[in-house]
Amino acid sequence: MTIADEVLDALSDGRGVVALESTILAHGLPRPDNRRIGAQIEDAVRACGAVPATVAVLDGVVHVGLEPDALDRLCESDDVLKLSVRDIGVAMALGRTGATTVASTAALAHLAGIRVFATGGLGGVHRGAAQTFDVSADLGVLSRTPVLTVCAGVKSILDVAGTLEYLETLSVPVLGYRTDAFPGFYLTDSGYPVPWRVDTPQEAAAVLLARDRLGADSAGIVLANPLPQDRQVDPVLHDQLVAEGLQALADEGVTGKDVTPRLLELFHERSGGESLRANVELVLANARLAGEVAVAAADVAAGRG
Ligand code: PSU
Ligand code: MN
Repeated sequence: MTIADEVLDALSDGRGVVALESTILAHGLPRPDNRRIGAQIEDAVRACGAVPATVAVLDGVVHVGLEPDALDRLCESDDVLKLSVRDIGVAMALGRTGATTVASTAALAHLAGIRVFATGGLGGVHRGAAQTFDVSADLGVLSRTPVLTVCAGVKSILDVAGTLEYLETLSVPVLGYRTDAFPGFYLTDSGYPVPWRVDTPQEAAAVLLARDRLGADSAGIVLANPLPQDRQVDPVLHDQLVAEGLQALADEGVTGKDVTPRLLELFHERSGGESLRANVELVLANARLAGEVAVAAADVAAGRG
């Protein structure tokens, strides 16, 4: 594993570090906007005084913290794989290049000693999972990886209630940030409540540190950060996009790891830019909040808080 010098320095000085996934860049956002957004996400973390560590596998080597030319490559080339946890060892052995999902980013961030992670939306239980068994590996990894993940909930293409039940089964705590409602990614409120609410980065950091004291094998934490009501996608447009998207997937016979990227692509094509606008805003807001939580946790750990 190659950890960028800047990330190593921050970790050894006890400063805040935020891991960032690369699947959202390579497979979740359209080109060429993805490259600019990737830089904005890193800048949002830096603006809080934390150091960003975008994770990817380049020619078989795990990288935690990417140089600009590595980000260029992930955002521009066609041969970037989508790597979940089970794929990392294979990509390493075969010298392949790929972007990491929430699951693999969280796992690698933990190995590197990073405790806070920002993403857009978590993978979850897909609709019809009782037949297809399609449950994202993100959930299982969070249940055994002590990293706090800031996200805007899960997309409504998923079974939101099923995902929340599964997180409960896996003993992953879910915290709403300044909300009692689990966010619905493009929507402020998914219609389901969150079990816990925190109102400051310091409270979220305190949960992380309390969890640490329980032992290293405890689960991760989900910090769910909603878009403000006036920035969400119009719910009528949203419901129409979900219905159309699910139908298109069925018509095209898309399954497995291609489901999420294809749906995001359909949304971006059919929403006249609205889904992309909301996606970018929520990712940047999550990066900022993760930066604030990472700094707050580092301050408490170093006796500065
Ligand atoms: N949600 C998004 N954009 C994304 C993803 C999720 O809004 O790009 C990506 C994340 O990397 C997540 C992955 O970990 O999709 C989940 O894929 P799957 O459902 O195949 O596990
Ligand atoms: Mn899946």
